[in-house]
Amino acid sequence: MKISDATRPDTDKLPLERRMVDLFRAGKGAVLSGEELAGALGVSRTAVWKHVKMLKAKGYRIVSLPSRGYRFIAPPDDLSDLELGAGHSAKRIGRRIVCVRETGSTNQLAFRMAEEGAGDGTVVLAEMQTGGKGRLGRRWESPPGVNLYCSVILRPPILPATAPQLTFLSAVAVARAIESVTRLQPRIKWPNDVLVHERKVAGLLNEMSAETDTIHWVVLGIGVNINMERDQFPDDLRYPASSLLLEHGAPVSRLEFTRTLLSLLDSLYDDFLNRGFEPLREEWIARAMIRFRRVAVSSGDGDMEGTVVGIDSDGALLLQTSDGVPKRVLSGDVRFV
Ligand code: BT5
Repeated sequence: MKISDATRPDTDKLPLERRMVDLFRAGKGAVLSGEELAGALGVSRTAVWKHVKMLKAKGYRIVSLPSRGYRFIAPPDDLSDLELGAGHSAKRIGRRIVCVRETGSTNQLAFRMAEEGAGDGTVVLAEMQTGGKGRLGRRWESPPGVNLYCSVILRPPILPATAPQLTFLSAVAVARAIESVTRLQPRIKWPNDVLVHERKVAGLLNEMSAETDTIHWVVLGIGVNINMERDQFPDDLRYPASSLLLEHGAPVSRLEFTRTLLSLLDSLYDDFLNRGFEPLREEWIARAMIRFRRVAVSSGDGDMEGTVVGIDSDGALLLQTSDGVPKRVLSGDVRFV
């Protein structure tokens, strides 16, 4: 492709560094001369040189070849918004990406941003969390630089009672992303875990601000253990845990994983808004490998056993119990028997 094809008029407003990265990507490893880049970006060759230097300082690997130009080798594997924004042509999820080094909890940060008016599909990422949250006040271990801690702000035109459907959406997206990037076969565990080889590699925490019949916003919290090492897990976990690195046997690019996940979330959310919950429910049940299995559930209402017959539209697990009466379970821990 000719270098000028990559600069469309609507990209002119993007920051220069981001446009430069787009050009390097489109060049697919070719050497681009300072003059070519300067022409395509509408700036001087000195400005090109300066911005290449800035990209290098951010961890981009770019080789400068005297009197020939620049060759792009690889992006950094940190989750800078610049890199994730590049090439991700989002309908909603990922149109705006905010990436911070450190925060208490990305869900809390996303909540604050939603209060201040952040739009549908805004994504918040952190390199580490000092107060990562699980359900019911539990803690989510969030060491720096190795995992994904992500929260997505959504403003869906649905009733608050059906908001739990969005947990199924993030579970399916995480499972698909793991499969696509590593070829591992993840299994979803009701209500909010994703397992590989029966060990938890991801947890989901959705939170909502709503009135009786209106959702102001939902925050989809997604934590995925990507390159976490065995000695980074605490000893007192409720459930065996692992990371993609440990199960896959090789490091996984956080950038590739995150880009894949965001684009899957975006297309699944679009599908959900256009076609409703049904396709998602089917895929979730297939990926949970749970239909017609006998399970034991311990919940606030006590323990029970039954055969799973489906998922209700509010996310409840539907069980056929031995007394013949179908039961709905809204929360609790499930294991196969
Ligand atoms: C969850 O809770 O699985 C939801 C986790 C959601 C985390 C994301 S990260 C981005 C966003 N921002 C946040 O602050 N949170 C979300 P739950 O099912 O309650 O599981 C929590 C339990 O899992 C803990 O009590 C530990 O036993 C265990 N655990 C803690 N950290 C873990 C980790 N990194 N990997 C696997 N298990 C972990």
